[in-house]
Amino acid sequence: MVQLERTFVMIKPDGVQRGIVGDIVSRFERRGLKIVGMRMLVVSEDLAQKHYAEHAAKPFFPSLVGFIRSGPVVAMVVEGKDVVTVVRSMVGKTKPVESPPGTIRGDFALDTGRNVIHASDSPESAKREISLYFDNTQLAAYSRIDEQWLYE
Ligand code: IDP
Ligand code: MG
Repeated sequence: MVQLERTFVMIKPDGVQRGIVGDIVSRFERRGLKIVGMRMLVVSEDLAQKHYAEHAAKPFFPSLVGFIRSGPVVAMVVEGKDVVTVVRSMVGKTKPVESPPGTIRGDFALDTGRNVIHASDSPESAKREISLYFDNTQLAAYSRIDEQWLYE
């Protein structure tokens, strides 16, 4: 039986304002990945600081926290085989300029501070970030009808 993993993905305020939520979500759906949680919210100061705690000492931290709170975001939990690695490769590099066409940042972004999307960088980060944004009652465990055609 295939082992499914979960990751945390967030479309940042620039992605929402630019009206590309549907384009981004549809890339995950077409890849065969399963959306098991999704909500729109405006991130609080406390949540933003917790989310980006690993960057607290960096010079761009205040602007990062300010930006992530500057409008609504769409938070998601996405499930699939090796999903952390698969989603990071779909997202591209932190700097859009280094992200090849075909990746989300390579297709939709130009500036590092406006790079449209967040995705967990490891299964451990995924677990931590999912629990920051969702409780278990907000996540749906289900099978997609095409799973037998996606996994051997
Ligand atoms: P990631 O989003 O690709 O995982 P991280 O290094 O975890 O990249 O940084 C988190 C976010 O902080 C980035 O997505 C980007 O928005 C922002 N960021 C990272 N480095 C810089 C920088 O040098 N200047 C401005 N913003 C940055
Ligand atoms: Mg990161």
